[in-house]
Amino acid sequence: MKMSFRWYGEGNDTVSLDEIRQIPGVETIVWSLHDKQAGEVWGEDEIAAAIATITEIPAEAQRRGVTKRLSAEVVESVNVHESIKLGRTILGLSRDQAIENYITTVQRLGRAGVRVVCYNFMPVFDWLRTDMWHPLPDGSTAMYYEKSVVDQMSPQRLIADMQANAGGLTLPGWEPERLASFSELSAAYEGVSHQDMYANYEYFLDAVIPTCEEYDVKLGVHPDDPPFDLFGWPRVVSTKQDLATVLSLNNSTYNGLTLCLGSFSANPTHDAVDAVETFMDRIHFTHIRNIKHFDNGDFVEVAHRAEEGSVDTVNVMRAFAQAGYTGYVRPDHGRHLWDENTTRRPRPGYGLYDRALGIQYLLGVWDASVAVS
Ligand code: DNO
Repeated sequence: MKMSFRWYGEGNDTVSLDEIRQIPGVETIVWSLHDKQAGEVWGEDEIAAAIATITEIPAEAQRRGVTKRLSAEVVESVNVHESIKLGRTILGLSRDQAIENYITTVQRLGRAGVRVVCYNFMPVFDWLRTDMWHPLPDGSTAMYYEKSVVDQMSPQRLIADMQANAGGLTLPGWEPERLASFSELSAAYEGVSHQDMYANYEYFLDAVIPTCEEYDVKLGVHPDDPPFDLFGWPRVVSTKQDLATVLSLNNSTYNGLTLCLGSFSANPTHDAVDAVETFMDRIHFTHIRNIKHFDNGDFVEVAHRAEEGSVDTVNVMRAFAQAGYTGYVRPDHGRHLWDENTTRRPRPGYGLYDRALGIQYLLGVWDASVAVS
């Protein structure tokens, strides 16, 4: 297992590489070119510059005796253009052109040493919460999903609220350019079935996977968050059966999962440990997050420790350890602690402290499991 940490890039993150380097066990930075729109080709120079920033140790740090290097082997995400999901031209780009651009980006990332690319296949928008800074009983805050709010609110209103609560930072998956086309996209998904989405998904995988094999870049799809249809749009990566279907669309191991356990477990009937055990060989990247369910369908993100919430993080790590898992893992969506909401103002879910604490817990379970097996 290779422990990793998501970082938004120079000038775009309130956590520094220096701080991440000091978290025991972290080997890899999970990065992206966050100013790229879905469908755009990533430039070779831009990729090289981003990787150099991560992997090289600045002269100032070298003078302090810093030698620990971080790798840049995981990208989250190269976003999939809506034309690919819809199987037709939209927002001025044809599906085949968007796929060609994706292939070029994968080739360039592979040549530059990237081994895993995360993406999602959600229509219109990415993850959704109703409160970014929900107070918890211990005085920290975390993201919250209030079912009745989503049930009653229009997507436009939710989008406006998400943006207003982001503290001025662009949320991943909520780029303003994407949201500007909301009405057009929303209309385009009318009448599109889950079957249509799977057909378009298969077309995409069949086109891209040969390049992934050639350049040794594994694709990992992130489950829908939350894992059910929203606003009538077809989500096709929600349930265990959906994950199995996606993997069967193309049998190459390069067609794999970014198993986000918090997203998957947001449906209380889902069993995270079972999913890990079932899909082990095709899980190239894992996001470990704990959430707590309430009877009314709400859920809140909590600390990584198993007993804090509904995700059995102990047996997840034990299953990985027993299988000798060699994929990448990162802690996901921590709480916001120790005044960091006022002192650092992190992106919701991406503060420093709870992710660092979470890593130590996850590695503790891993080490103990390895020691007794
Ligand atoms: C949010 C993230 C998602 C994730 C994408 C992957 O914090 O979990 O935005 O990165 O769905 O493509």
